[in-house]
Amino acid sequence: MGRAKHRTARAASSPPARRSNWPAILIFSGLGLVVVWFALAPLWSSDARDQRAEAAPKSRSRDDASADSEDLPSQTDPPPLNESEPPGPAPEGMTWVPGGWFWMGDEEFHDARPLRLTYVDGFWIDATEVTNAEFQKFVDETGYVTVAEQAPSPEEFPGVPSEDLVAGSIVFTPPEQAVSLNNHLQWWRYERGANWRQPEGPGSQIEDRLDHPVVHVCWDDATAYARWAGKRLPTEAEWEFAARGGLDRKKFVWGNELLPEGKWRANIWQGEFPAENTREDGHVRTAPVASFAPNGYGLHDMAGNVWEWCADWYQPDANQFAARRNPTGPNSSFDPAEPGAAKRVQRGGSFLCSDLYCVRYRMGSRGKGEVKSAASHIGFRCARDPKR
Ligand SMILES: [Ca+2]
Ligand SMILES: [Ca+2]
Repeated sequence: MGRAKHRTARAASSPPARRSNWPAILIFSGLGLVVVWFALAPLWSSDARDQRAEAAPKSRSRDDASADSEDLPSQTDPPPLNESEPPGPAPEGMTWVPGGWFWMGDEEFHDARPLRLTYVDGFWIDATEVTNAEFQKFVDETGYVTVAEQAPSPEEFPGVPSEDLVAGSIVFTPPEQAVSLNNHLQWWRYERGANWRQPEGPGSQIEDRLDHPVVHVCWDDATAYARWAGKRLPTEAEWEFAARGGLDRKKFVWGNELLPEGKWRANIWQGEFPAENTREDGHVRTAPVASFAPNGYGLHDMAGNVWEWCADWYQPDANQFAARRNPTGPNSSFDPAEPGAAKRVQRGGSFLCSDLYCVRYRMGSRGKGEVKSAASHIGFRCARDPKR
């Protein structure tokens, strides 16, 4: 499949392309402040952002939520899980998640409130994040070119000098010494030429990281891969149900204790972010997938390593208005911090999340990203419906 075809397919997609602002951003703000904002948004849990979100107008009616109130299970503490057996042999690399009722969300995060009884049907999901080797196979077979590899066209940006129409992506670059946490430009930069093949930009490569999660893939890239694989992105509810691994209302994938037996259970960040990484979990950046023990459903890295794209549009109040059964998220995107941006949900946190700075590796917390923006800490995994 040719490069031109993919360009056409993307152009036909309905959400506006936030990436279309890149050249102007790079020109007028030097380092791409707004792009970095998108890439960073999942990392932040600041009070200021919470307050903005709390103050945002509700975008949908509460009537949407009331119609299904009679459909709740009689048992809610804990709610009933399905006991369905796998509907057949597991597709390669996938694990059966039986579905059932669960309490979705986390009251400690403004956009994950309130806890909501939610039901999902059983589904298959990748046991690990999609790796560089898997993404390489997809690209080899299809000729797919990721968004980060393509320079914005002059037609999209009339008047922008051609030297500013450059392909690239957002790369985490730790400062040499401790810095204030209120200026993220100190550790993020727009790197010309950074993409999934060369995650830190020209001169870097992935040959020794083929079993690491692919990064610098935007939502459009992830969905293109999923279609090729005969899969789809998980809904946010499916993702969270899977991450919980059968545990009811626990903070972490493995339970409520951050360091059971003194051991790190996920690839996150230890030390004083962003200058010092003490590497107590063994990994400074991405880790090979499945470096840590699986959760109760046999799934690895549902906390940390890389953020994972979900199918749903992002809205901060999604949990208030979601359908009870098999919710697929709101019909459009709304982020009060960036009202014009088309954002999808990301989940699970990344190797940059710290128990001191960003705790979004907690199971019920949420992230978000503009659909054409990528970064060095964002990847994905796929789901698949059972054959019926
Ligand atoms: Ca780490
Ligand atoms: Ca992950």
